[in-house]
Amino acid sequence: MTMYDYLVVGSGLFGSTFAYEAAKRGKRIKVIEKRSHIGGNVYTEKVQDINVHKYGAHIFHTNNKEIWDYVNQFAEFNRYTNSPIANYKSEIYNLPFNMNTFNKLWGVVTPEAAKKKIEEQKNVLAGKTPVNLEEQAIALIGTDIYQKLIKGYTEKQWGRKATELPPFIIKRLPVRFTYDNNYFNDKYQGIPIGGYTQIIEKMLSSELIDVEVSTDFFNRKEEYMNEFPKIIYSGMIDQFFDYSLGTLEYRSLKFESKILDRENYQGNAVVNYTDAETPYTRIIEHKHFEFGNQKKTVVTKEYPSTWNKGDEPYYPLNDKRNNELYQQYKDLASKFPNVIFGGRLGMYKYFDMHQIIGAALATVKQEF
Ligand code: GDU
Repeated sequence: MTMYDYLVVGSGLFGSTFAYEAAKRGKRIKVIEKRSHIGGNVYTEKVQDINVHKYGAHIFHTNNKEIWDYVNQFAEFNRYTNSPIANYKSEIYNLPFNMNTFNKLWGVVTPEAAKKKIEEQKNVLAGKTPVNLEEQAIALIGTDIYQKLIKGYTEKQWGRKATELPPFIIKRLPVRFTYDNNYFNDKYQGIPIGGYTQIIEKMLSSELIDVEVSTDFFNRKEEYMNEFPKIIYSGMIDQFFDYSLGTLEYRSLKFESKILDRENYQGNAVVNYTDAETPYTRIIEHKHFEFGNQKKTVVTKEYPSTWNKGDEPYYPLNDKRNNELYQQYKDLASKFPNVIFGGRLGMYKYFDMHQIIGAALATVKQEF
């Protein structure tokens, strides 16, 4: 037997929040992490004195004051407000869809004129209830915006036709009839000054927690299962069961980063490329997350890609087949009461950071 109370598999936000809370309650925890560093996908790395979001842009936002206060224990947050812009064949539009977007596109000045334009364009649907993303987008915002700002981006991101994607994906984006470029509706928003890695470091800093990086759970799964009374597992749920019921699918991403010898490349942290021809969906210029004025800059192109076993899983493909398969794995998981499955991969669901912290705290509540 081991001296530990818990084995935490994966040092992302889910596992680290759990470990922090368990240590606070006097438990001993071992954290193992497959990568050579802690933090999962929120990991940030200093390059040219700039905090680089190595696994994609992470902007913290929440409506929940408790979670906002919780995360602020571990870092000071700045006033960053996500206001991405869209580049469609060198035409620039504000996101999310708001009066600035409508004005640039149609020259309309008032909300009333913008609404009228959208109503006219919606007529192509002839009152039909939207059954796919294309129809949902047109119903929300009309054909012009759909063609310029949605179709190309969406089809690149998901590798499928917009007519074959579920409507709900596009409902994540706000549509506003005010001149407000804030991407999120949440009350609280910001980026931790100095990056995200410090948050995870602090969460795992207790002397009751031991961390082992470059350690793959699956190299010693049987031993771990016998040794530890309880396991918090935040890896892929299907891999845990050796894919015995089938493989859950994901969409993957490839990142291409460059250091540029100039101070400011694109004037914004996030620029979406919404045409079909540009192979990447966006370029991130990391310094702008923290209003940096370093001499150089670091930019990352984000290419969506097909996921094959062994690739980094990013977006769960929550279609019918995959959701049903996940449900079967979940039923199987319930037969292992000493293993808690958590996080985006363990629960096969795209979570924002605040939701992951919420889910980890709910697990803590159940456990203690
Ligand atoms: N979409 C477009 N055009 C755009 C942006 C989005 O059509 O320019 C559609 C796509 O179908 C996309 C959907 O809207 O799948 C949802 O968009 P999100 O911005 O939520 O999707 P992302 O994965 O691109 O978003 C991620 C995070 C956001 C935010 C964003 C960075 O989920 O919370 O951090 O990156 O701006």
